[in-house]
Amino acid sequence: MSRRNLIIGTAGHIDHGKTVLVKALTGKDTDRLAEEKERGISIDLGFAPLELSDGSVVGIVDVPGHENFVRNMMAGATGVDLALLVVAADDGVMPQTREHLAIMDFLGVSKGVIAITKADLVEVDLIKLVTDEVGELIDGSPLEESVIIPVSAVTGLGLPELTLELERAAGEVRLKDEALPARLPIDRVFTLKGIGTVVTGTLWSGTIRNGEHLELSPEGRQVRVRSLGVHSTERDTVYAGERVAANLAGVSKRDVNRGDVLAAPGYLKPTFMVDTRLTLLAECAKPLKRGTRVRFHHGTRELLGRIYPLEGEAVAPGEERPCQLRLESKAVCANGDRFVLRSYSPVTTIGGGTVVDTHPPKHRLHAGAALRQFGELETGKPDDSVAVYLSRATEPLSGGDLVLESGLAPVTVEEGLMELTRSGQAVTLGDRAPLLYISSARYEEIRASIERSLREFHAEKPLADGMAKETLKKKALPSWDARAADIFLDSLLREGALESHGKIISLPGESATVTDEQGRLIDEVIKRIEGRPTSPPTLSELASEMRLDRQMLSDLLAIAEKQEKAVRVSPELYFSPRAIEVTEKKLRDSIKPEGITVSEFKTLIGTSRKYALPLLEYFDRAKVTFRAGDVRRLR
Ligand SMILES: Nc1nc2c(ncn2[C@@H]2O[C@H](COP(=O)(O)OP(=O)(O)OP(=O)(O)O)[C@@H](O)[C@H]2O)c(=O)[nH]1
Ligand SMILES: [Mg+2]
Repeated sequence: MSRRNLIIGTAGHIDHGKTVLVKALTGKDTDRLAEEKERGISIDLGFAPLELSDGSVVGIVDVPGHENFVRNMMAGATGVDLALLVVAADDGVMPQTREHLAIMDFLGVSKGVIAITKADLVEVDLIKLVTDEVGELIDGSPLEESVIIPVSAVTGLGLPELTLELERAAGEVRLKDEALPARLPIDRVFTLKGIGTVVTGTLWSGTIRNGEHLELSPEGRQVRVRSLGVHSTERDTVYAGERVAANLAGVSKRDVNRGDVLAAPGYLKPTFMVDTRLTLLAECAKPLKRGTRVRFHHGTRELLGRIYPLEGEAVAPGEERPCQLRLESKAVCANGDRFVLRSYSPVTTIGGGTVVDTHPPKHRLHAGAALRQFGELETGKPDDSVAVYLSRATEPLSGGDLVLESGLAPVTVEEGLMELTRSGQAVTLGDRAPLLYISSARYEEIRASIERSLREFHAEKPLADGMAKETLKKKALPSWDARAADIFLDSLLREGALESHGKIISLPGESATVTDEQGRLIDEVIKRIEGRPTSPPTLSELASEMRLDRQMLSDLLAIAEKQEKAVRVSPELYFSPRAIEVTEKKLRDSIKPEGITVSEFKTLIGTSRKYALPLLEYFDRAKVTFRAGDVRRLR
């Protein structure tokens, strides 16, 4: 059987018969709180399963109509696919009829069915009048095409037609995406005796399997799903569009609140700022000025924040503008999410819109670049969007990093990266997962800066072969992730832009060059060293004998060592390779199983302690000998 998992949400003014209608359709009374019973109104969200004629079960979310509980209403409306707008025949269109309709519109609910309730209470003429009034109300709204059906929960009038129409409309709803990573904005938290913490919500995307580990955001805590249910039935797997109850291991009720989000790890990075396309309701009393404090309703959460238009000082009523929202706590947003905006005080719905950028930089007034990037993100083309995040990155990013940074779907990021690398706008780095990506412009920029660093280095130290890789990384790629830096340098090496000799990196052809004069000096030094094979002159002695600068001498000996004309035994002492060879042979031939002391070794090769000790330490390092207490033994 094909599943059509979707959520129907009620909407409408207080007392217009939403809860009674849901009970007439499903048999379930969704007003469960004592206070709801006492006051005869809904306060919080109610949930009931509705079985369709094909056997599939959809979830109904019943919302309160009271103006004080619009906040709760939004937490329910946020996952709704199909609106069931209720207008009482004896009352007509009222303030929360309008407000709920606007909220559904901002939340992107584009399908609905409208019930004129309490039809048993009025004459047919009045039903006609209210139907016209509703027709006018929805004119030009996304629910414009909705069918309007008079019903009575008392007489049962219109209920079969309403059920049929809900079924038909349900068939037209664009279903939530099961292929995306899981995301469940939590709308209820409670503890069950002997079971533990249970959270409920509409699964916005993906699937969740029993036993799976998920992330509780924005806090970032890891939790394990211990059991799952949909409408009181236990399940191994739950799917996008279902009403889910999940028993979580590793959290107490205190640690979870309505508004938190349960999501696949590595999917959504909480954010303090979002760039949005915001529409201010035409009915708004005054323009929304830059810096105004507002209530940002997103998912099942309400956050406080301030609004900053990307251009201009204010958004006028009825206007649609790119705006940055700077929040006082973290939101858990994906690209394209809908939201509702309410004024701080008095609390009324003033607007809403779409999240275009989940992690924008803080924009200054009249930021041309910000508007350009906003435009790129709004084209909806994967490569345009991914290019924006790559252009902002200071170092190469993986696909996973880009998903977190952009709030885009993993497939979208993948598609964007493919297109950008194909067209040469991005460079792929590495040959093992995770591959890294960098914009071509940034790649060239960094290559140029590395080349500049090396050119300066070679000019300063013509006798050196190049820069130690670690030094180059610190200088040219400061604060980079170590792996990213290695992979980046590897890429330049492979390209031939750089050369490496062990851990030394140079520009191609720029390794140390030895002039004739330097060659002559090296020969002279070697002659002096060879002249006293087992007690060669130290660096300081050579410097004064030859009247050479110590640093220069040290550079010359480093070259000699590379040319295998000298062996470095200590920073002060170089021996000829021949002397080392002879000494090693003598040592191997005469060492006893119980080892050799420094003084025995000194006598053996006929030198002083000044040379004997560094030589033995050299043999230790060369893994010829090892030290055991006072003696050396052969390895
Ligand atoms: N005669 C008649 N009364 C109805 C009908 N539907 C609802 N009512 C009455 O209207 C009142 C309000 O109904 P509810 O279903 O609680 O209204 P609601 O829209 O859920 O109200 P809130 O959740 O508080 O916004 C109750 O007293 C119901 O008995 C109907 O079809 N006919
Ligand atoms: Mg109710």
